[in-house]
Amino acid sequence: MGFPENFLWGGAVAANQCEGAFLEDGKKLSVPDMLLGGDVNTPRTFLPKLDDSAFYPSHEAIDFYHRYKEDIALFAEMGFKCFRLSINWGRIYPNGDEEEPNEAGLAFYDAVFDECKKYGIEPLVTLCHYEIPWNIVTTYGGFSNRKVIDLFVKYATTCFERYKDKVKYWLTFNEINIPCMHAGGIGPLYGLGVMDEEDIQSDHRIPLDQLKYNLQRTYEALHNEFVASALTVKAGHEINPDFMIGNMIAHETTYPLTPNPQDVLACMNVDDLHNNFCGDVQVRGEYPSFMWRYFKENGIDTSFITEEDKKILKEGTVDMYTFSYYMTNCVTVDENAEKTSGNMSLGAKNPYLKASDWGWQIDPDGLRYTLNVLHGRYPDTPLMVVENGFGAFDTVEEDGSIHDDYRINYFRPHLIAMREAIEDGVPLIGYTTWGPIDLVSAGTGQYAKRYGFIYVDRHDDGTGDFSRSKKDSFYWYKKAIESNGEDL
Ligand code: BGP
Repeated sequence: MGFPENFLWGGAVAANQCEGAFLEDGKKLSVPDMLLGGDVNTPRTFLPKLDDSAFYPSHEAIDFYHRYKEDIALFAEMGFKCFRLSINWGRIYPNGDEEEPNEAGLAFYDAVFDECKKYGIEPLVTLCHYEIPWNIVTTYGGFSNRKVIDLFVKYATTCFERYKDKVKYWLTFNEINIPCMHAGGIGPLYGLGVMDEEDIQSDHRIPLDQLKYNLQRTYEALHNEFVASALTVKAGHEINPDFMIGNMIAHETTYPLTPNPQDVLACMNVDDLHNNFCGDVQVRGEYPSFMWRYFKENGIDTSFITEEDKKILKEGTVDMYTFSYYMTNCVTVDENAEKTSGNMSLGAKNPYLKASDWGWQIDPDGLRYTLNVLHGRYPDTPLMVVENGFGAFDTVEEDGSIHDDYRINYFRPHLIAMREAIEDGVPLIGYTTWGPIDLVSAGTGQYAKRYGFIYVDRHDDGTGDFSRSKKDSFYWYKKAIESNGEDL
C-alpha cells in the first residue's frame, strides 16, 4: 500500500525561529524577542529590558524574511508538496490590539504564499507559534484575560479573509498542551503569554525554568485559548468551508518504565494530562472526565468554564489532528529512576533507546505506536505529523560538504514507521520535518542545535554570513519524496 499518492511531504518552521527582521516593516516585540540563547546544559533566559549588548537569536534568526525566495526554491528542489510556517501575529497586529492590520505584514505573507504557489507547494499555516505580541503579555496578562480571545479571533479572521484563496490548511496554536507539562513558567509564557508581574518587572536575567508559575491562572488561560481556537475554527469554516483547520499537540508518548501496575497508572495519568486533555477538547469538543478529578484534587476553581464556552468548544472542533513527535519517555513512581530530558518535560530513561546530544530518546517504533493510539482515540479524524526531526551538531568539511548520516539514520526508520502505520490503517495525510533548514532552537535558543537538510552559516556568537548549503540529508530527503517514501 505505502504512502497515498497525494501525501503532503514537506518541512516545518516557525516565524520567530527563522524570520529575523524583528522590528521591520511595522513589527513590534513579541515574546521570543525577549529571550536570550542558552546551550546544551543551560536553559534560555528571559531579559525583560532589552539589552543592546546581549545576543537575542530571534532578532535576526536565519533572515528568512529577506531570503524566503532562495529558501522556498531549495524546498522545491527537494520536492516539497507542503511547507508549514507560522504567521507572526506581531507583523499583522504589532501590539496585538490595533484597530487596523499592518498592510506591510500582510503583504509579506502574500509574497511568501505566492512563492509557494509558483512551485505547487501547499502552505500549512500555524496562526500562533509562540509569537504572542509582547504588549499582549504586559498590558493584558496574555490569555489569562478574556479580551485576548477577541483579539486573537480578530487576527485569525484577518488572515483567513486575506489568504482564503491561497491557504487551505491551518493550525490554530502550536503545541497547545505545553502549559500542562509544568516545566515551570516556560509553558505559560510561550504558549499563553502569561507571566508573573514581578518577573515582567525584573531587571536581571531569569532562566526560563525559574519563571514563576501559577496553576489556577495557567488553566484559566489555557481554557481561554481553547475558546479562541474553537471560535477561530468556526470563523474559518464560515469564510471558506474548504479550509482544513487543525489543532497541534506536542505529543509526549509515554511508556510505563516497568510492568508495576502503579507505573502503568502513573503513565496513564501523564498521558491523559499531557496529551489527551488538549486533544479531547479540540477534537471531541469537551473536557474529558479525568480533568474534573484533576482540577478538584489540585484545588483549581473551574467556574471559568461557562455553559456558553462549552457550547463554543462543541461547535469549533478541528478537522484534523496534527502533532509533533521527537522522542518517547518513560514514567515511573520510583523517584530515584534515572531521568532524561525532552521536549519541555522530563521523563525516566528508557534502557532500550539511544538519545540525541540533548537527551531526546530516539524511538521510531514509538511513532507507529503513537499513530495507532491516536487513530484509536479519534477514529474519524485525519492525522498529520507536523514536526519530527533530529537536533545535532554538524561539521562543515573543508570542501563545504556536510555529512550528516546521523540525521538520515534518524529519519529513515521514522518514515518506515509511518508507512507501517498507514498499512495498519491509520489515515495519515502528511508529514513535515522540523527545521528543513537550520534555525534557532526554541528550547535552548541555540543555532548549534541544527535540524536542517540545509545548513545556514550562522552561529551562537553572532558570526556567520547566513549563506545556505546542502547537507547529505538534502539529497536523501529529495529521493524519499521523489519515490513517495519507497526509496529510503
Ligand atoms: C517544538 C516546537 C518547535 C521546535 C521543536 C524543536 O517544541 O514546536 O518550535 O523548536 O520543538 O525543539 P528545540 O528547538 O528546542 O530543539
